[in-house]
Amino acid sequence: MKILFTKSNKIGSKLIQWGLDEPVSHVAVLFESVENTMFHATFSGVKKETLESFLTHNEIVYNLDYNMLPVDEEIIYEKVYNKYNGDSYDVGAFVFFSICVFFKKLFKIPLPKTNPWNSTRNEICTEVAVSILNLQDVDASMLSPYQLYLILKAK
Ligand SMILES: [Ca+2]
Repeated sequence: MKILFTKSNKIGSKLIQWGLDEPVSHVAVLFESVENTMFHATFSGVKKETLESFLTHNEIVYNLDYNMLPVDEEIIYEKVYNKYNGDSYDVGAFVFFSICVFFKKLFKIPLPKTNPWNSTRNEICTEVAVSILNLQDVDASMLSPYQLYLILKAK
């Protein structure tokens, strides 16, 4: 299993990178043992996607490799798929996060630790990745992909 931190040429990705001064705008999980299936939250919802398709519109900047037995990877995939597949994108959480990014960029106001517009039934990309990794102590709806990368890299 790999956690991929990516960027793209789309305006949303560019804005996130610019607003945060960070090199990535998205995080997705690659299940190599499940026919190279990606699983991630996109604006169109939480879904699986082939790696091949994913790479037509995303560029991998960092990847973290979690070595595990194929059977263990399949169990994690089943769990995450059953829990999240078909959920909607967490628009509220994203809008609040974006407003905070805007204020940080313009007025150097630090991002808050929690997101009051977070919906527990909908996900942004970091929420899906954090759920897979069982990080209990972070509000993933207020976490940028790059900040998640730094946390995981330090572990
Ligand atoms: Ca959420």
